[in-house]
Amino acid sequence: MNANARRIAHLDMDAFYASVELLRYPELRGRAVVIGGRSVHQPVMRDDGTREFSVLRDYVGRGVITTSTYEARALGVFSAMGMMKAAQLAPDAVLLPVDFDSYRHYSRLFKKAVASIAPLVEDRGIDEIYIDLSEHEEETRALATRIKTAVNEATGLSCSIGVAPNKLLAKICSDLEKPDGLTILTMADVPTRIWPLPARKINGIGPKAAEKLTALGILTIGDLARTDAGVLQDHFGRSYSAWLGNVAQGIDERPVSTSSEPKSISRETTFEHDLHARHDRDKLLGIFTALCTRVSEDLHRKGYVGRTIGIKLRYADFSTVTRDVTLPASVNDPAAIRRAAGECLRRVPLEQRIRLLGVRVGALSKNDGTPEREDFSQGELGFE
Ligand code: TTP
Ligand code: MG
Ligand code: MG
Repeated sequence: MNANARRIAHLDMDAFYASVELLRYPELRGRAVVIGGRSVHQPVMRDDGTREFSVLRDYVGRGVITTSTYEARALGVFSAMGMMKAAQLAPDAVLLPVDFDSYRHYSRLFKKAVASIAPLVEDRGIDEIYIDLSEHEEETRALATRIKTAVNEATGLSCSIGVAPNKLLAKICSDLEKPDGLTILTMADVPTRIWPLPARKINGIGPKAAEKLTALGILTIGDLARTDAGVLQDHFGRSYSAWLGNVAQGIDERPVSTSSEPKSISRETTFEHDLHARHDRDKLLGIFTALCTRVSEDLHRKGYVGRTIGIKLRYADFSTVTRDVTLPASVNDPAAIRRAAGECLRRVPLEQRIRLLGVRVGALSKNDGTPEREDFSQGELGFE
């Protein structure tokens, strides 16, 4: 790695929900366990103090598995598999109900433990984060090991870490030696470690794109790297094919964006049925006002005010328009947001039916505590 190379880590907890359950039920260690049951699958305490667990063979219903222990995965049982199907593969696997409160609790604990060592953290969901280690002096393996130990001491859980020059490669790496893995990669390792992997291992190549690539005979990331740019462009359009070309070479310049500094706060909603500006006016206005209120609540909760108010509309034909307006002073109250967003709405065409509506507040700054003055009133919108 040269001196300017970034060091980005991706940390992902191992079998997260299942591992949290094992903290509570240590007698299940080493067994195939799946998470995804309902409250009827809660273990019951017997008279002798041991617990009686539900097992998959008794399961009837249409539930799917949320996650499974590595012992269950060895039997072919994975996330998103139907429970009845899983029961055929692993009839003796223990079934436990989901308990999101516990998972959120442990999520907070592990993120806090990481931040105490390396504060530049991007939150990517309940069990994973990116960490920018570039500014740390410590040697990569020692530093990553220290983070793993801190997570384990704070939670009793194990995680896997990938460290690479960017987020794309770090994310792939954290998965290579799971569970309890630590994988460190440089750009020079891309041909040997990354190219043999299936193309869908790239975060951003979804099932549809993977299927299309397969049809073109492109199975691995290496196949993708060797494919002519013109061929990709013919099948995937200009911007996605350019992105494919870059990621196949392991190139990714996205910064780690720490959650403490959001660029904007927004809310949007896709309607169950497309709505018409005139015929569904009242309904649209109600939704529009509610979105403004929710954005305002988000701003209050997170302690921000913003100067740029924007809207987004997606029409029935999937074309999208945005409009925004920048105010003389920052706001966070629903009336001011609603008024500015209403102004934006007067500037968009409203002939077509609408499938999505969004409201955004940008140009954020920390709220300095200025009290709000304006009351909220509805109904000055330019839908005609
Ligand atoms: P993952 O990190 O994808 O999976 P995992 O932590 O269970 O296992 P691994 O060791 O491979 O990382 O997801 C984190 C949690 O998110 C997982 O414990 C349960 C939940 N989840 C779902 O609810 N549905 C899903 O389809 C997946 C994949 C995960
Ligand atoms: Mg995980
Ligand atoms: Mg994960």
